[in-house]
Amino acid sequence: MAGPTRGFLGRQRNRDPRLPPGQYDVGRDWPVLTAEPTPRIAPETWSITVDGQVEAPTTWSWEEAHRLPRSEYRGAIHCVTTWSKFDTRFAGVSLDTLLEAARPTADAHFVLATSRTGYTTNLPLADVTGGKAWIVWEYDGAPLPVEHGGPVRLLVPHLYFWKSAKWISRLTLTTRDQPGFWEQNGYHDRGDPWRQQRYQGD
Ligand SMILES: Nc1nc2c(c(=O)[nH]1)N[C@H]1C(S)=C(S)[C@@H](COP(=O)(O)O)O[C@H]1N2
Ligand SMILES: [Mo]
Repeated sequence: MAGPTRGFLGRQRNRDPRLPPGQYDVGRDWPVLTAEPTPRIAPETWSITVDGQVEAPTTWSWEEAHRLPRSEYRGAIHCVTTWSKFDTRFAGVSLDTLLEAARPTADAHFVLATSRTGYTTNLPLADVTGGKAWIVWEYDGAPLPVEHGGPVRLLVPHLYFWKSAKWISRLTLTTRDQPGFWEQNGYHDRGDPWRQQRYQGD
C-alpha cells in the first residue's frame, strides 16, 4: 500500500471512538467562545424560569435550585468549531427535575433557551428530557467560571456546544421550533455532532 493511504488508515484505527467525525481532542484546554460581552451575575440575583407551554410556570432562585436533587454529568463536550473535550465533570440539576415541576403541556415539542444576555438557542424537547440535559453551576468540583457561563449555564452535551447556553435564565416551551441566535445565522436546528449537523442543510 502507498504511504499516504496506509497513514490515513492507521490514523483511523487509532482514532478515539469518543471523537465524532471532523473533531479533534483539545486536551486539557477549554476554549472560551462568547458572542456577547461577559455578564457579571451575582448568584443571589440569578434565577431560572420555565414558562411557555407548561401547566405550572415556575421560577427558582439560586437557593431554591440548590435544594433540588443534585445531578452530575461526566463525559465529552463538542464544539462546532471542531474541538472536543473529554472527561468533563459538571454538576447542577437535571432538566427533567425542572420540567417535571413545570409540567409541559401535550403540545409542547420544543424549548427556547434564553440567557440573561439575550443569547438564545432552540432545542427539541426530546433532546432535553430523559437525563440528557442539565443546568450546571459546578465544573470539576469548583464554581463554574464566569467566562464559561457562571453562575449557571445550560448543558446539553450530546449536541454541539452552542446549544449549551451560558448564563441561562429562561427555558420557554413552545409548540413550534423557533430558531435561536446561531440557528438564525445558519447553524443547524438540532446540531448532532455524530451526524455533523453543523449548518442548515447538513
Ligand atoms: N450566552 C452564550 N452562550 C453560549 C455562547 C455564547 O456566545 N453566548 N456560545 C456557545 C458556543 S458556540 C459554544 S462552543 C459554547 C462555548 O462554551 P465555553 O466558552 O464554556 O467553551 O457556549 C455556547 N453558549
Ligand atoms: Mo461553538
